[in-house]
Amino acid sequence: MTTLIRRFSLAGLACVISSVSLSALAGDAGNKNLGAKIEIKDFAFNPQKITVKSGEKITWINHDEEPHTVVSVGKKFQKSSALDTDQEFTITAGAPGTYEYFCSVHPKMTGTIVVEK
Ligand SMILES: [Cu+2]
Repeated sequence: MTTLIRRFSLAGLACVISSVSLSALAGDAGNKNLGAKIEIKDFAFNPQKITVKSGEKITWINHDEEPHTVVSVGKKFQKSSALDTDQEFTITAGAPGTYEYFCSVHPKMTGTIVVEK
């Protein structure tokens, strides 16, 4: 009877461990493959503020009919060219910190990236 209980609880423990490590792996793969997406739509960056990890990719995609740009305040990261409809621009998040950016065609369009370690 004792042996039976012990075997049962060991099997239960193994099951918990494997499901935890599987979900951790899936999370890592998700970050590397997708990164963060920012949609440009109706003359706004959406989401307007994002938080990413250093090393993560950030991609903007323009879903307006107007060209837009992504320009860092203080030139802290590479600026985009004018993005046409459905065109994308990707950077890799660098050192931790807060990065403000705007569209040089429409300077009232602004966004913020917070990079964490
Ligand atoms: Cu714009």
